[in-house]
Amino acid sequence: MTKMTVTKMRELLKLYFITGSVNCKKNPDEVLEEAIRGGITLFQFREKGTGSLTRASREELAVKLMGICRRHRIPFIVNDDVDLAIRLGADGVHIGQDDERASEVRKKIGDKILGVSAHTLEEARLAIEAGANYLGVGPIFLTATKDDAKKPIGPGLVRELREKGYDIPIVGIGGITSANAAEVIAAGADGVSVISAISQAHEPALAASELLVGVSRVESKN
Ligand code: TZP
Ligand code: MG
Repeated sequence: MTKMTVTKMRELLKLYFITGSVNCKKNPDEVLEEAIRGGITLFQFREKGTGSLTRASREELAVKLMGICRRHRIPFIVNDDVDLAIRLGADGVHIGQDDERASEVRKKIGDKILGVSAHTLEEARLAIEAGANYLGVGPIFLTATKDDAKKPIGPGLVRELREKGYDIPIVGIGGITSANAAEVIAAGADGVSVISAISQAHEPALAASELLVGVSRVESKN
């Protein structure tokens, strides 16, 4: 993948769908197809938590979902597993604060997209310094999806980063729905990332399109 521009990154973050098999009510490939039909702009493979697939079956699912993304020209990001991302030729990697250091990951993945989760201003600053293409800021609201999620921080950190002049692409995460997405954008985020709002929906395509309405309700401050 050629080096990601800031403008393109902002566009891709508009509606960022994250999922793994344990998050879905039906087959993850069906959910992803429907989510794409509903207008998602970026996808992250996050096979994590109790009952998640391991080894060959995990990699098989990753290959399948990446194939779907490729067919629809949706960039495919891998959560945590840098080696898997490199092996598959994924478009990028997303890491948290407990994963490999962002600067090390940047060295390994070259120009691939690097996303880093940030919960504080200092974490955000360090991620930018290490060469992140975007920040995942959160959890913004209460989430039932991540067992070890930190305390919700609300949209305040996104706002603070913008007020302090940080113009890195930002996506909000955690407890985001079509009802509160606009609040996250109004604070200065370029987009929202969701798991359950799409993966648990009876109609993932409809859920995605409703989220897009929420996101588009507010003109971003960027
Ligand atoms: N990181 C912070 S909150 C979260 C992750 C992966 C879970 C988001 O899931 P949901 O269902 O959109 O609240
Ligand atoms: Mg992680």
